[in-house]
Amino acid sequence: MNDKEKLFSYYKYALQMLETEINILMDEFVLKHGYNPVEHIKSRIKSEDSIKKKLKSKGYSYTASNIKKNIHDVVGIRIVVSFLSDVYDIVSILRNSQDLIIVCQQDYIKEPKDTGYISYNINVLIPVYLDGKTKYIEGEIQVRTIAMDFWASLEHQMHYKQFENNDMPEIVGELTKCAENIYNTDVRMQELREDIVYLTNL
Ligand code: 0O2
Repeated sequence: MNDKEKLFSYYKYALQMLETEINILMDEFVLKHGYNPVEHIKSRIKSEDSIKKKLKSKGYSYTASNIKKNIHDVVGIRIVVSFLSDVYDIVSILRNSQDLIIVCQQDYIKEPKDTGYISYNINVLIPVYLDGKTKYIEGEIQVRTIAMDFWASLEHQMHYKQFENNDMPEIVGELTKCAENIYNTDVRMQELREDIVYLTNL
C-alpha cells in the first residue's frame, strides 16, 4: 500500500467512526429532548479530483503529506436540521462529545461569507483505532437548516468554484440576496414555531 492509499484508508475508517459517533449523539438528543431535529445526514470522502483542485489552488502538489497538512475536509459530514435553533442545539452536543476534538468552528450564520453562504462548520479530529494505536484524523462537520442547505447545494452546483466572484457581479449579488431571503425565512419559521409552541401550551 502506498502513502496515499494508506491515508485514504484512514479517511475511510475516520468517516465510519464519525458517522457512528454522530448517530449515537443524535439518539441521545432524541432521548433528552423527545424529538428528532435531523432532516437528513449526508457523508462523503472528498473526491480525488476535488482534492487535486483545492491543493492546486493553494499552490501544493498532490502528495499524501500535502493532503494531510492542507486539506481539512477530506472526511465530511453534513447534518441538515429543521430549524435555526436546532443548528445550535446540535453544535452544543458536538462540542460536548467525549470522542471528537474540536479544532476550529466557523459560524457562517452569525457571519455569512461574502458569497452569502450560511452554515455552521466545525473541524474536528476523529480518533481512529488502528494497530493498537489511536490516530487522529481531521474531518469537517457542516450543520445547517434545510433552507441553508437548499441555497448552498444550488449555489455549489451553479456557481461556487465555477467562476471568480468578479466575473459576474450581478449574478453573485442576486445569489447573495437569495441567501438573505432564505435566512429571513428561517428566522420567521423559527418565530412561528415558538408562537405555536406557546399557544398550544396556554
Ligand atoms: P466542497 O466541494 O463542498 O468540498 P481552508 O482550506 O480550511 O482554509 P475551506 O476548507 O475552503 O478553507 O473552508 P471554508 O471556506 O469554511 O469552506 C469549507 C466548506 O464549506 C467548503 O468546502 C464548502 O463545502 C462549504 N462552502 C464554503 N463556502 C461556500 C460557498 O460560498 N458556497 C457553497 N455552496 N459552499 C461553501 P470546499 O472544499 O470548498 O467544497
